[in-house]
Amino acid sequence: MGVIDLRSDTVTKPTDEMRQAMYRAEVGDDVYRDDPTVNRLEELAASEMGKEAALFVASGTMANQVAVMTHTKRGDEIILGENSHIYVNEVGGIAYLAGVQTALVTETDGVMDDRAVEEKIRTENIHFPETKLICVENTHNKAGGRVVPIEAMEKIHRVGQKHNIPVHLDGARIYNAAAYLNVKAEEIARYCDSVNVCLSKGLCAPIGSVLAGGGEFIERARKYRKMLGGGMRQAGIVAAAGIIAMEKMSKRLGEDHENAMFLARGLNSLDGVSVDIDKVQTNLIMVDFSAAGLNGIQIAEGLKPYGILINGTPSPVVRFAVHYYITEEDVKRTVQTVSLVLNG
Ligand code: TLP
Repeated sequence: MGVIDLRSDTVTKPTDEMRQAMYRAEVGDDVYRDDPTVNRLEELAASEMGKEAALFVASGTMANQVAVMTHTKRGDEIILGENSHIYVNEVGGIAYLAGVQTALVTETDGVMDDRAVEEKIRTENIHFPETKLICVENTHNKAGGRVVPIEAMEKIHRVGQKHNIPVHLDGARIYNAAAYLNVKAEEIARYCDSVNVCLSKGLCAPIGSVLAGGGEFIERARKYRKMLGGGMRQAGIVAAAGIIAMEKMSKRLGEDHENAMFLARGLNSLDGVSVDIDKVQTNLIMVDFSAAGLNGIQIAEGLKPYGILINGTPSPVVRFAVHYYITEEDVKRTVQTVSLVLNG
């Protein structure tokens, strides 16, 4: 029996079609902008996001960090969610690399209230830093793959426009949000000035993200990417997989969402386990084992001998990530095994 890896959608390996495309990819030195495959991916990403230009980078973290560096100068302040990936999970890069400080807003189900955002904007005062960026995350990882509704995106963008502050979207999983909302990704990206799109999560590319935005912004971002060592030369080898990720794999995420709902319902039916079904929207589900008196580490250890992997933390609430390589059969086996572990 194969391993069922629910730790993250980042574990997805490239498909055979991607491997073929990578083998055949036409390449060149991308620092000279000579890589036709990278150029094609960047044009595709710009068009998919409805932006003037895009930049292929090594990871979602690099896309977000380059975006913050490009939008700000040292000592500026940025507004972002207290559970956002940029704040929680990027090794303090915004402090270390961009040299900015943060004004945090509490999210509700991944959504920041636009009035709370506006209240954080600094007024002119000799003592204050300047607010130079607002960051939004959609779908929201720590909220369990929750989708930020278009209206909420629009309201925050309007606040930004009113105060002349750009909005950066960490759209690592923007295609999951688009699939849930049944809109094109550009309908979501419309309400931001720059957007990070990850190709290496549920879309199965082995490496890479794209940062999309205005033409002048992307020109400056290109320099910061180089500064971080992200000028990747014959990067077309990996960009080739990225093209398939965007053109093809983005169109099938609804299947992952169905399997995630199937898993959520199955786990929720077990004694000692609870999943708030109403909150399940995309491919990430948050499963609460408090009633069983167990935490994530114990659940992860219990499942591992059966070939089922999750990322356990000391919290009783555990994230299960569904992706391309999780089938309906895997979902059934997972539910049965969790039941066995709880009752064994
Ligand atoms: N998220 C990873 C871990 O870093 C937590 C995961 O397993 O979910 N933005 C968001 C919203 C993300 O979820 C991630 C990765 C990133 C950015 C960073 O992308 P990478 O891993 O490519 O640097």
